[in-house]
Amino acid sequence: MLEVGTGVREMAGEAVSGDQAGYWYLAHGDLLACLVDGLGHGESAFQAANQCLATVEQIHTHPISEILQVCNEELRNTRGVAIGLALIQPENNQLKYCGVGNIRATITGHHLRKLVSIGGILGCEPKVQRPILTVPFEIGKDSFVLCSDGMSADMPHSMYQCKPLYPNLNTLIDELLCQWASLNDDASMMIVR
Ligand SMILES: [Mn+2]
Repeated sequence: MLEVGTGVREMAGEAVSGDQAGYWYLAHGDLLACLVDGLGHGESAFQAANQCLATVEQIHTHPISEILQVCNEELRNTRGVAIGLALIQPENNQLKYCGVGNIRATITGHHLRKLVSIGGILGCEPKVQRPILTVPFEIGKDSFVLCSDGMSADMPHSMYQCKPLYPNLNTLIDELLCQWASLNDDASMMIVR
């Protein structure tokens, strides 16, 4: 079964984080993984991110292209979010990904790859028409990493696969947040392996 770790930290001086993470286990061991960065920071960013995750929750078994379309409409009364949304299907050794705005998505391990997110703001687009990337992902060999732009782009991506060194993903993520999260922005990340 896929293992998931998440970590979220608020910008220094804020009480809440505009970054939020959510994931849902589906049939056949599939997993829907979602990292959201509400624009800016503080309460309004927090509200936008929560409203996005609540919308995904309602339709989390639907195709990811449809989830993005629905969120884009449902978030119109918010300031909008950046999102990284992935459907991981271990039985087929594949991962489908689509991102809007500045969320970084990477596969590390055997099938090393950066997944391109396309600019924009979910909740503010006339229509969300983004290509869905389908790439190889093998459980036991690969890890999938989602980061918001509050995490330094210099963070190394080599250690996540090392289970003996990091048997607990949340402990690893806590360490990474301490080392690589900006104090001037909300920061978040998710690792799936
Ligand atoms: Mn941010």
